[in-house]
Amino acid sequence: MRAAFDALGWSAGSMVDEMASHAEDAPDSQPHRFRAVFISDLHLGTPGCQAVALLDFLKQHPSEMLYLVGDIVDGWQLRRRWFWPQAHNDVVQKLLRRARKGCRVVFVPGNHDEFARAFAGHSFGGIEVVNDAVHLTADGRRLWVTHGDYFDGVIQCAKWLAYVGDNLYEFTLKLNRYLNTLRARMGLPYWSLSAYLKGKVKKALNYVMDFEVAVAAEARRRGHQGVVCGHIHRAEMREIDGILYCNDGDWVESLTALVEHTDGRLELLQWPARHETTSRSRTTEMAA
Ligand SMILES: [Mn+2]
Repeated sequence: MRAAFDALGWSAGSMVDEMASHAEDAPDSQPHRFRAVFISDLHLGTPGCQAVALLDFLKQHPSEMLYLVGDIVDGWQLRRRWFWPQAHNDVVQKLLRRARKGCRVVFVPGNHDEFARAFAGHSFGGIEVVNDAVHLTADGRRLWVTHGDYFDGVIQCAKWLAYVGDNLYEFTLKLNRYLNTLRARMGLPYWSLSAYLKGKVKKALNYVMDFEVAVAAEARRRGHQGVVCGHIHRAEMREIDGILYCNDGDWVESLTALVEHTDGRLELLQWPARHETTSRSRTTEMAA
């Protein structure tokens, strides 16, 4: 089992090779059929949702099973402001069509579409709504499928700080000097703003690690061999203490999905696939 996990080790290189070989094997009109596709964090109903890219991806990746791993429709944003362009409608239509055509579609709601949790155990237009699911891979591994928000720490508010660059550091140094001049005037001791901010960034990175470890630990406690989740918008596939941790990413920034091949092999895909751009540029070169 361990060897099998190791063999799954995802790398950008292997992914490109994989995609390239499929492109050669499969005739253009017949896209490669997957056993299962896992997507999450589409955030339909928000301007950030990359609905057109997602439609493209779904078209190119037919599957026997499709897992919608939460935050599919963003109820939080829609409550604030109604935003529903045609492309978002097309995604919903595509998902329903897929269910009609015999694909097993399972919807595991997340925190942004928690309204759907009230309908767990029911199905709508052939889409099953469940609080969580267990997916059995073709090679016999049990993967626990959950959105992951139950494992949210309390420090997520500091997440944006992880993206802060060095130029802000310069600014904080200036602000620090200014603040401490004021503090000194008020008779207060020196306090380092930059040290405080640096601590926050480290905490944000730790947050991701803590989340991954917590989700994997719960999968082990439940007796599964792995877990598929989303929520933190950070695609990943690696082993954590003997448990296969898979995060299928999101369709706002990273445009990633987890797929299971017919032999049970799992793979993270990024869309648009990189080989497409290279083959396109190759064609251009040949034409030129
Ligand atoms: Mn979420």
